[in-house]
Amino acid sequence: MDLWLTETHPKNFSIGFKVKETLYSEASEFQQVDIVDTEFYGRMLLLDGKVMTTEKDEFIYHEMISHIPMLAHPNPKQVLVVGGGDGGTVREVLKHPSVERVVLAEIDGLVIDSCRKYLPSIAGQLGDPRVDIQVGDGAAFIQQHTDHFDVILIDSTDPVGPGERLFNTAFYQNVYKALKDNGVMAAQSESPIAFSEEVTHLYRILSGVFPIVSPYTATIPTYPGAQWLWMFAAKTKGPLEGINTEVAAELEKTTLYYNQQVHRAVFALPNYARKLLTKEGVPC
Ligand code: AG3
Repeated sequence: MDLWLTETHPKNFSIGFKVKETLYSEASEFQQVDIVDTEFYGRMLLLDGKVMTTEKDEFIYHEMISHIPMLAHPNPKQVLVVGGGDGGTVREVLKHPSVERVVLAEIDGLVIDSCRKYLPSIAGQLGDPRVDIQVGDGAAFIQQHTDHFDVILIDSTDPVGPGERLFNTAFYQNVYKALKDNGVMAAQSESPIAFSEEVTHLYRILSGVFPIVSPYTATIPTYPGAQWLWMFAAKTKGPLEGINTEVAAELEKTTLYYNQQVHRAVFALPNYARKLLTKEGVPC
């Protein structure tokens, strides 16, 4: 019997995967957590039926959300990842030699535990001594910190369910406050084609808080819309000013997506995406 898993999108389309086996399926206090083995993309994590990460293409998302902002900071030591319970972002952050401590503020302990068990290639570095796992509300955690972090990465779900609290002005004002003066941040920012309103909304929020906001793009085959965005934001310096080229050159020997040419290219946005970032925010 052929078993197919489909992620349905509110705009009436879906993405499908042929399933080999369901490995884990539990409802947590916050959401439905599933880990499924699929024919083409390998094992994948789903939260409330939405694809969060797959073994085959996770490198794209995790390298983009981490290396672009991390390399824009001259010496990132204290890093905070909000969400990201699968551990993929933490794994990439730890590749930067200056890092002393990475806090993972994930609301759902079940996500962390299930990924450690069933997605070791993604979650495998969560036991590193530099990692400090804080299970709880990332928004509340950030509020308790001032002038503390060099880099903050928002590795959230879509702006529904537990992820919703990470898409508002008060949250980003607290992110600003929690960053040091030369601090930088990046947030996963949805798809300009499938989540156009959300992109415009988040860009407006960030632009109201940070003097520098630069969206960048890559393609994620397993997410709705495929073309994806992240937003880099900083207090003092643009994302391409003073890239740490020594660390970048070392990193790109082993990364699967990141290299220094890609780094310069990802800030070039297609016109339909640029239009979402104007005052009117026109979707195509
Ligand atoms: N964060 C989820 C991105 C949103 C995907 N949306 C969707 N499938 N509807 C990814 C977490 C990876 N660490």
